[in-house]
Amino acid sequence: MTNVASLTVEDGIGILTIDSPPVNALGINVRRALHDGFNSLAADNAVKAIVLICGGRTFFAGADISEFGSEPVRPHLGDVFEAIENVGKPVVAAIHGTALGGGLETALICNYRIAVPSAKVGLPEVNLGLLPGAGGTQRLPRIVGPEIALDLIISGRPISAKQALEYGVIDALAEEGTLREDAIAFARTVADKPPVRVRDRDDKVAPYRGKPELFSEFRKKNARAFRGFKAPENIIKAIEAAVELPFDEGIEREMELFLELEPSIESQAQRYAFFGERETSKIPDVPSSTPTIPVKSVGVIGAGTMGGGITMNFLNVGIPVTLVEMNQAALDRGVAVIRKNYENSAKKGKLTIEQVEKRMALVNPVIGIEALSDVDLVIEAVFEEMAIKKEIFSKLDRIAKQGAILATNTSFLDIDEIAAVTGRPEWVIGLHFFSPANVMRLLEVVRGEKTSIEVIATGMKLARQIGKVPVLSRVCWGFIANRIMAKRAIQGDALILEGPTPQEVDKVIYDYGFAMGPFQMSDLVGLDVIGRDSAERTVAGDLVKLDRLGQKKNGGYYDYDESRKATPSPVAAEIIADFAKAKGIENKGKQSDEEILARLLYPVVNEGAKLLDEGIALRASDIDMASILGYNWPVYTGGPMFWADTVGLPKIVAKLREYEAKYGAEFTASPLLVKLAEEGKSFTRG
Ligand code: 3H9
Repeated sequence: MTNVASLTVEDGIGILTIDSPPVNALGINVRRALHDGFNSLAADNAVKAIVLICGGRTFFAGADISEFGSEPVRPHLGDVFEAIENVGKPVVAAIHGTALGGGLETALICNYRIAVPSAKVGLPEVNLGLLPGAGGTQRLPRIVGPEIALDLIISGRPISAKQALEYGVIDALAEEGTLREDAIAFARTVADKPPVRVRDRDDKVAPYRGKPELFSEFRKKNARAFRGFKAPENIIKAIEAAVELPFDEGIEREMELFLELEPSIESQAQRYAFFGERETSKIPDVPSSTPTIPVKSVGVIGAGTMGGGITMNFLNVGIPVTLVEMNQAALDRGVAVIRKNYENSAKKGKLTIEQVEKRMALVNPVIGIEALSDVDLVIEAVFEEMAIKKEIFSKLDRIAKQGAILATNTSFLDIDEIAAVTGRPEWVIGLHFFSPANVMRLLEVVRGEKTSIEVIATGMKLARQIGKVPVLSRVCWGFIANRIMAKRAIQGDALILEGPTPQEVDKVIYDYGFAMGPFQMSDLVGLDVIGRDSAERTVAGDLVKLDRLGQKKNGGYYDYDESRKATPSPVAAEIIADFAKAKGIENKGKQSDEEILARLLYPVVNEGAKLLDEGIALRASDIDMASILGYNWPVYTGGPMFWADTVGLPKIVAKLREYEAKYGAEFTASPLLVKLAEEGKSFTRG
């Protein structure tokens, strides 16, 4: 056998074990091993039944995602499945860890499935812009019916072994720790029975035949969520085929629909994001062997929106938090908001009341930072003012125990300046959460000049522990996500003085795939909040002067009716026109959507290139992950840098030069961008 497989026969039961770290992905070596293994099991007359089991931490985690996009090498998964289906004796899949995508599809082609209770199974291909292309869209509906299949395959959500047993996706539960023995015992009970095949079942799909309403309603209900993605529609079509077509024709249709998705930019972008999310943890001078500091208790300073959200992250994973405020009213308010958030989750069935209470019991609300003398990590989340932060950090330096990590959640300020007021700058780090801090998956880990590699490694690890994706940044104004996205905001503000209206600008950004445009966003957040730090006169500031604070008061860039439906605002239009006049900016009228998009997003790309030039960000994919996870940049574009590669860097450089000639040096293309464009290279593809 190959080095990833071992085959033994124990008293008539053939046991094929695959062990291909880290996750038994179905790459070429594993496919060969399965193909050879099943062929020899077929030929061995002593074998009456077969157990297929994996070594290591999991059952097959699906197709090898890194192989997509390159020439397929035989045996294909289809060849392997043919070998399994034609082996002529019952096959039992023994599942631990996660059976995902092609991994679950492999289990579904077996005749029976047994899993340990901690196992999970699912078809998450949708997250890669794909559909289950190895029979999953045809077999799962035959087991659970098209309604549940739609839910599971479109959401990509894995289910527990217990749920899988209830649905009939697996046939039995094994004991934790004795999967192999239990699977062998199970195999003995079915060795003499004719093999059961999922493909032969019709009972769950037959009632839906000739009833396209299920699918049309599903499409309608989810249109908003599917916007911009290609995979959901193809998944629906594939499940429709499972209902309407004989099995083999359904499989053919599934492959056609899969092959439409695989080369699409959307799927390439989502596959890139899959690896990009994992890549962020790799830091050249902070090897994975770097020791980390145990964090068993946390102190959060500031119980406002950010501080409260940050606190929840730790409570969620059982880490107690001492939450500090300056006065009782603010503290009570902060704790009440945390409780309310949890209770809302409980109302939606996401948490039990016991879980809510357990988490709340982990908060220790206190007045004054003296209480933080013994915590392992302090996160300061107070007002964005250098003087206040410095005061807090010099106090912390006196109070906090030696070996405590001192973090700031600042979004823009210089962490080295903050660290310098302490006698231990190597223990100071930025942990920059994005709002809402308990929801957004990005955590920018900001390394100061002197931050030690152990503290960096701890920040990166802790982020994963609380379910975030850490992106490492060096110190600069705005770090990664805010710094690049500020460029979009600046251009949006400039554009509306030149002719395009806020609604035209917003529409372009919405059509690109963002949930809303910059002006809709400003109105939602509140113009008083947005413009607070600006000393210069701005349109937003002029709107605020008229008490137009956005959705919450009198409208902002838009007018709103009672149900908060937005309409273009004549008042705002007048303010914009007056402002432009005062600045001497000529109204040049309408611009094409393409032009507006270039004007808004090419400067973002350019700023990303500067981050790389300056060594603020480690790699282009880190910038993309920060944008996707911190700003909901549409994942199917891959983020600004991946998207720039799909647009073509020479085109972007040419446009920036045109803008530079017209508007000045803020558009000067970064040396890296120019170099890559000239050399025919890209940010993300080498
Ligand atoms: C599919 O199956 C298509 C078929 O329907 C049809 C085909 C015709 N391939 O996540 P981790 C790497 S599509 C290649 O950190 P965890 C990962 O990059 C596939 N590599 O571990 C990482 O590498 P590194 C459908 C993969 O314990 C390392 O393994 N399946 C794959 O936190 C460890 O991963 C999926 O979408 C892969 N399939 O989580 C499942 N999977 O160490 C994708 C992982 O160099 N996988 N790697 O950074 C997962 O969701 C998680 O990896 C899993 C383990 C839950 C399994």
